[in-house]
Amino acid sequence: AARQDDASHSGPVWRTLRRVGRSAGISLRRATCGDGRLEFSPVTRYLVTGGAGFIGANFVHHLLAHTDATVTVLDKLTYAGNLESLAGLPEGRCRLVVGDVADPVLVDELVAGQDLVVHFAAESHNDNSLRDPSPFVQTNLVGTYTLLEAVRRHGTRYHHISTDEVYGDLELDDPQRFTETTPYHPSSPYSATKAGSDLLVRAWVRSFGVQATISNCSNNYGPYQHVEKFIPRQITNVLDGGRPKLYGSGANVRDWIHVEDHSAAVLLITARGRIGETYLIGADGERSNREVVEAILSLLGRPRDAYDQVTDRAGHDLRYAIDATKLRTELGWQPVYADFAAGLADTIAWYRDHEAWWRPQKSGTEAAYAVLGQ
Ligand code: NAD
Ligand code: TDX
Repeated sequence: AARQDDASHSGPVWRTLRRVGRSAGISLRRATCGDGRLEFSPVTRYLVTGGAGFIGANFVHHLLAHTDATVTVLDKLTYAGNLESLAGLPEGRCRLVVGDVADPVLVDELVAGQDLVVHFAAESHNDNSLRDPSPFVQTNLVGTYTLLEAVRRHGTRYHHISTDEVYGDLELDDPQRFTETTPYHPSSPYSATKAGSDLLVRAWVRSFGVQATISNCSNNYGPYQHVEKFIPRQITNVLDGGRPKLYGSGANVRDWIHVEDHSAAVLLITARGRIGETYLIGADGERSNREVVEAILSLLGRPRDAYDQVTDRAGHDLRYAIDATKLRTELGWQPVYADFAAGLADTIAWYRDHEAWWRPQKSGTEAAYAVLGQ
């Protein structure tokens, strides 16, 4: 603690403490105590894996905007990672390490210097997992195992990012939604490897006392999402003068949440979630794929039926639906983007304004879909 006469950021005590802290690899933050003294305490240091991907990058922006934490991003920069997604972050509070979450030496070294690990890195696209499951097994299973062993050695708090797809799918008219106690029943190589990684986390909590939480979220949309995924693919098709591509009948239902609401939920769980617990994240956003395509077309001033129906995905899950009561009641989370149409309009505006971000991926992605009649 220091005295109030050093209240300004340029005060000598503050300057000295910051310098000493920095030389010891510790960033300090200040808070005023009730009795008027200033207190200096270490800033929380996050290791965010997959921070150059869609949700990871949004989380890094959210974390740096809403806390005084520092962030190390560990990302392999696969086809899905994009350095441009990390542009414009506050100076000196974020660094990127390009590497693999399945590299035990690198992971051990990075985890050693952190207070908290949030693990987003994954192979994330179902269609790719049908073409070649092997990187899914390697990154999603071996990568998670590698991180768990490192947090076990170092006693580091760990949060695991997962998906509602681990629960399989629901009938369209099923009144039940997924809860934290729904049995696992994954369908695709992607969801099977995510389910396996969740089970590894649960076992490491129970067997080794690892300080971990898990969240399973529904389908995200928003800025920085790769054009291989449903919503950005259709938006950019229309912006390019083409047509949306709907798999099968388009009756399949996804439960959409804006990525910013996902980030806020994850931050809350890292701060106040109970160790060993799973939290489901969802914003009551169920829509059929056909409804979403029609909404995109009308927001872009096209006829609502100006889409193509293409070859369906093998094993295509019919419906996902999340009951997020536990997160809402226990941690007080609620979505800010409750209006899907408004969130979609914002997302369309983002893709219209950021063509330079998505253009390099577009033609290769469409060529790969064309081979499959999609
Ligand atoms: P994404 O594909 O956009 O990004 C993944 C990131 O991980 C990329 O930056 C990539 O370079 C990196 N990565 C891949 N393999 C790596 C490796 N071996 N080592 C280090 N980095 C590696 O994925 P996303 O949509 O942002 O998903 C992030 C996480 O959220 C995933 O765990 C996914 O399962 C989960 N999730 C996604 C959604 C969704 O709707 N997109 C919903 C629920 C859960
Ligand atoms: O061109 C398309 N046309 C189409 O009809 C694409 C790419 C998809 N679809 C359908 C398939 C799904 O029913 O749209 C729906 C959404 O597809 P994706 O964007 O591929 O998402 P999904 O398979 O539902 O998985 C997503 O949500 C859960 C993420 O990709 C996962 O990482 C997350 O775990």
